[in-house]
Amino acid sequence: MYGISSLPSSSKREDVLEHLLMRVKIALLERRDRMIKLYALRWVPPTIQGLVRDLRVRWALEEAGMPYEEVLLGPDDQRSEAYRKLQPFGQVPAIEDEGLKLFESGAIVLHFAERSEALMPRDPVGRARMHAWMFAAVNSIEPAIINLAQVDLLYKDEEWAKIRRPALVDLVMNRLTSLSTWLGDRDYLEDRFTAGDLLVTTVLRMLRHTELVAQFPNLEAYRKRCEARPAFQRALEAQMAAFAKHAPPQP
Ligand SMILES: N[C@@H](CCC(=O)N[C@@H](CS)C(=O)NCC(=O)O)C(=O)O
Repeated sequence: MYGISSLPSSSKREDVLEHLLMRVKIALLERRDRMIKLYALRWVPPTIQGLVRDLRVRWALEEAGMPYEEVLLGPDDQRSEAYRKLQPFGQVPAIEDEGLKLFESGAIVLHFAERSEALMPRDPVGRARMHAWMFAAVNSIEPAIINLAQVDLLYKDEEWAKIRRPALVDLVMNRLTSLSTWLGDRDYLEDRFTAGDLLVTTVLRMLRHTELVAQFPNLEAYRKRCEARPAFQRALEAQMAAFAKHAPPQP
């Protein structure tokens, strides 16, 4: 036990406290610098809320248990020279992770998948299969679906859109049929949840304004199974919270 005389004098105690406080402040600043920054949109109209592609990254980070801070952008920020250095096309998402600047949702999800077994199997075959599904999501499935979604949500009254739509529906149905056949009665595209399922699910969500996915009960159940994951729920909640906070005033 220490006697009274061995306790530091009060001025010494203040020095020690000040020193400790400074150490805590430095640690906090360092942590902030190391924190993953996710660039997302401040607000979008309700028709596309819950579909914006930063959702993929939020979901991946939630699955991996990696904390992040969001940087919300308005149209001027997207156009700015500074942001174009992060995302050459002025789109979202983009991230900064310990000095690495990265864009393209697929590349960002892959970057985090490589750091988390929650998203990517560690065996080479499992990894390669996950890569294939990630590419399939953004390259084979998404283009057809995004074309249809754009016609329906942005141009539905245009004559050209009315003419183009049936062929787009055919193409989407073709992709959904193939996906449904592959999935069969599995829970996930391979033998466990991976970043491939994450991307495919976010792509299927883009058809939420139609009944097309519902025509394939196994695909519909798959989408719901993936969306029921707590990490997805937290990601969606975070995206929606940002939109709610920055909603323009009602006229
Ligand atoms: N291939 C890109 C597409 C990014 C993209 O289209 N982002 C949309 C939001 S989901 C966007 O930023 N749109 C605004 C714009 O194009 O100006 C990716 O997957 O990251």
